[in-house]
Amino acid sequence: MRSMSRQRGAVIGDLADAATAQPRAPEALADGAVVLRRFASAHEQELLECVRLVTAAAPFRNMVTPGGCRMSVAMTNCGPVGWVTDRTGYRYDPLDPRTGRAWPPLPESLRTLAVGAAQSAGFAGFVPDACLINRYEPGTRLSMHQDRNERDFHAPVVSISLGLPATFLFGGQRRAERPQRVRLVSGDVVAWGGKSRLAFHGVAPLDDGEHPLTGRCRFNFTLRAAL
Ligand code: MD3
Ligand code: FE
Repeated sequence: MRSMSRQRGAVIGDLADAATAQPRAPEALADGAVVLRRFASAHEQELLECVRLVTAAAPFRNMVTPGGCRMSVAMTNCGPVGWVTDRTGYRYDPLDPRTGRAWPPLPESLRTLAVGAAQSAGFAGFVPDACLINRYEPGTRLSMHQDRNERDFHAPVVSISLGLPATFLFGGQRRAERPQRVRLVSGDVVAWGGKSRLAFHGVAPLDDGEHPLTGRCRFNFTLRAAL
């Protein structure tokens, strides 16, 4: 298989390896936080299509925090509501403030993948209504924060990684707690619910690299029940 991959050339070979990567058994990171390594590996091409489809209607943009800082992570959304931040605060909005139009629909393949992952992680009955798509380039980071703009913290958040690997920082209930470092690669899915739902978390600055599907870039999809 290796030599065959090499004959097809490194990039095509690596893509074939990703497409055939086997999902691993679920791993608990903490109470309520479950990593499903390679759960989405067979769907990477589809995920990239979702990025193309969504960004054709709602391009990536660097939003501004209420404190006036431009975020280094570029973002867009799909689904009934999208997460936005501006000088007035953080919120879920049915409209893209850039276009004044509804966010593009949540692709059915993405919904099915996230609901299946939630189920495998022990969160049956997950009904997402928001999908934030984050784009990281080398050097881009996401500082430690809690996700608390959703109405109901009983539902989990499902996150899907695509492209370059990242070091995810998973802290505790208090900002001061020293975070665990969790390496996430393309195709990895994490579900965060229960006692981990309000844990502090972030992403370390992205290392430079080249991914066969996404180039010098990492995408992360977070699906939520926000309403
Ligand atoms: C832990 N995104 O968009 S996904 C975010 O990789 C966000 O883009 C990161 O944090 C990223 O808010 C991390 C993993 C994640 C998402 C939600 C969580 C971890 C979480 C909610 C509670 C606890
Ligand atoms: Fe977050």
